[in-house]
Amino acid sequence: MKKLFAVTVVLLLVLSSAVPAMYPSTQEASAEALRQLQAAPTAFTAATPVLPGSEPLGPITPLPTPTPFPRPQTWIAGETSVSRLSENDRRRLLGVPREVLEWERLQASHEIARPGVLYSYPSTKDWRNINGQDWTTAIRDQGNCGSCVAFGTVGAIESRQEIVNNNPGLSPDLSEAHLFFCNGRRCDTGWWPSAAMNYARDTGIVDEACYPYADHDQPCNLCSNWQSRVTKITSWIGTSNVPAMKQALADKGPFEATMTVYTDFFYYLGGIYRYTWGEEEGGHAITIVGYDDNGGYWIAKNSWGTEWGEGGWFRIAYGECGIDDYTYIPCLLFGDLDGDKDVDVNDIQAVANHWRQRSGDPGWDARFDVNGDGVINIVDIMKVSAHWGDTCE
Ligand SMILES: [Ca+2]
Ligand SMILES: [Ca+2]
Ligand SMILES: [Ca+2]
Ligand SMILES: [Ca+2]
Repeated sequence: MKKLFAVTVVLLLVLSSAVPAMYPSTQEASAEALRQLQAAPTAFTAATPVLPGSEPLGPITPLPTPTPFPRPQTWIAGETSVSRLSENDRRRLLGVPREVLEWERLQASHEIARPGVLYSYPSTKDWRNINGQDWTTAIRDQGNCGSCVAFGTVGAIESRQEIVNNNPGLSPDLSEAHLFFCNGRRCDTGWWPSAAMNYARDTGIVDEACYPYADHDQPCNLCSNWQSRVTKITSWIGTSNVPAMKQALADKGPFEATMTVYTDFFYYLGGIYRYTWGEEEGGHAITIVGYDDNGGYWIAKNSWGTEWGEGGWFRIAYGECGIDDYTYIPCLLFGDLDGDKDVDVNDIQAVANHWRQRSGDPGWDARFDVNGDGVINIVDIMKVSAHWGDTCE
């Protein structure tokens, strides 16, 4: 008994010294860590997850229990705009069901190396700063609603709009409300990134002014001419292959990813995040906008406003919290007017077929006025020609 007491005291001392002083409450963190050390690993016993359109998968093995301590302290914790929220309100900042994370983890475990594929990406990429140009859009705030999947999807597509239009100042603002509420989603239950990507491909997403976002459940409420205001992606792929993710990011632009959020993530003020402390809170979707092989981290855009993290952005270590188990990579082509996933002579012919038409003319179709100046002419043909040979492959 005496020995047990001594061991407990030593353990407590070790724990209290391992807890960084920057935490909001060292005592709380120690107690939490001790509780976690004592807790038996919990097995995950949910039904076999099936994503829309996929075959049922095999049985799920239990989640590995995260190691509470010690972890290298590479980030700073403190009060943030979201750490002060109630437990319920904080969980509504998330919105990816656990089955999705489990399914992604399974995909990652099945991923096999692809011999013969040569990757040639740079050691770092950050779309927020390419020679001083910012190819991302502003940080948004999902508020008190589990709509992160809509924000993670839109964040990737908006960046790609800037990239394919070769205009870092384009600053598109697409409607997360359209994507989320017009698919019948609810703030409490969240969504799947695969379904959001499918909708962006098949139906498209209107601009923010057509359907402004508000953070509460609501019926779909689009503007009357919404169909002529949508932005569609050409296609998307999902992958568990990390080199392929970096190659796609370096060559084409940002994509969507999901992660498990633990309590400490709400307190993130900056640095390279690694899970250190707290309970599993839920699944979250974000946009990955860069990576750094030297530091071993991804650079990501969150949707919790600018008062959290590094001005709303964060860095997270490779492999941490399932961030790169599986990612959703959209493809957006400029000038694929016939929608066959490449830009070639047929697309140029499609513009030529509307030669010299002006806005308001009978048969006017704004899609062929690719520079949006109200007339279809040689400028539009040259703009499409500049993308000759682009594909989603
Ligand atoms: Ca920009
Ligand atoms: Ca928006
Ligand atoms: Ca085409
Ligand atoms: Ca034009």
